[in-house]
Amino acid sequence: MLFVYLIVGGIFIVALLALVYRILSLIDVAKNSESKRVGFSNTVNAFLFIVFFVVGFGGIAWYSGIASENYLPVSASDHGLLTDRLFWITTAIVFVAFFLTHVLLFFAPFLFRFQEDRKALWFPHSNKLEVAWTVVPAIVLTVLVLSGYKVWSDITSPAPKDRVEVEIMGKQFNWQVRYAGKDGVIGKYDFRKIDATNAMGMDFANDKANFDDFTPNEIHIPKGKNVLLKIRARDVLHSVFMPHFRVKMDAVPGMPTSFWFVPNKTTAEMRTETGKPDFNYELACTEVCGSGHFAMKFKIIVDEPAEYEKWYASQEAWAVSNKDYIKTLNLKDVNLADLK
Ligand SMILES: [Cu+2]
Repeated sequence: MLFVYLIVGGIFIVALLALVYRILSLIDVAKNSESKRVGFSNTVNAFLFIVFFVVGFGGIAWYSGIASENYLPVSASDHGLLTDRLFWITTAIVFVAFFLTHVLLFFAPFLFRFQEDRKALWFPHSNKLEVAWTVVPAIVLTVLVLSGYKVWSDITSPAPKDRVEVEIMGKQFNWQVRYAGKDGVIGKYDFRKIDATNAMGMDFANDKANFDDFTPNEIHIPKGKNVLLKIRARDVLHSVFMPHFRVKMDAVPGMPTSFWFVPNKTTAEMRTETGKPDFNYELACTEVCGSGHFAMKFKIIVDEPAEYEKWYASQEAWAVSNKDYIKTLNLKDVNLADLK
């Protein structure tokens, strides 16, 4: 509502200024003083530059103050701290440059506005200035790009061997998640095996590693361990977004992607830190993928490693909870009684 008042107030003030300006011009005409080289309007415009500068930067400060309440908490992953630092350094440099150039842009027309008794300085060219404002931004940008490149190559380096793997598949309109089970290997899938029950297309006929895989309703990951997300999509583009870990990677049909990171705060620690006892990490889809896009939310729990192991061991394999389905596959070398 405040926003509407500000807009209406702003329009009102501009209209009022326009009216005052028009009246003053008419007074000028009436006094027959428009024979002067530059009229009163020039001074009004010069002052308006200052008004716009103050209102503009005041607006930035006001809005940033309000928006900062909704900023994400400190990153809950190691690489997130690096990307956040890079983001804030870049933002600070860009803001300082933005502020200084706008001080020049708005104050110069005010300070150097036309005055009868002042003569303009003729200043067509300066090699020194040209070199300075080419070289300084070039150096700053090079440093920014190189430090960004370094962070990016660290983050996207191959995942270490010692890791927890989670397969995430996006589909219209939910996420399917799969873990390797006891054997530590996520079974192969085949899109032709997808049906109403086997949503992920686990290929039981050709890969026995599927039999102990489990598909939980929430993602659990251990604190301080390497976590590799193996990402794919079943139909259209989706995007894996875990804002608290600063993780974002598209889920592309036909082209598996991956992302690895190290969570560094458990859910319990984050609840204490944010003062929100019902806080939960979440996975959201951030690719507008259709009418049910908004529903693609998935809970993530970061456990202490020991709790995680306990949770992992307590999960029942998909094949065990879906024995009837496995039976319909008529696999010769599989004994249903062996499935536990
Ligand atoms: Cu989606």
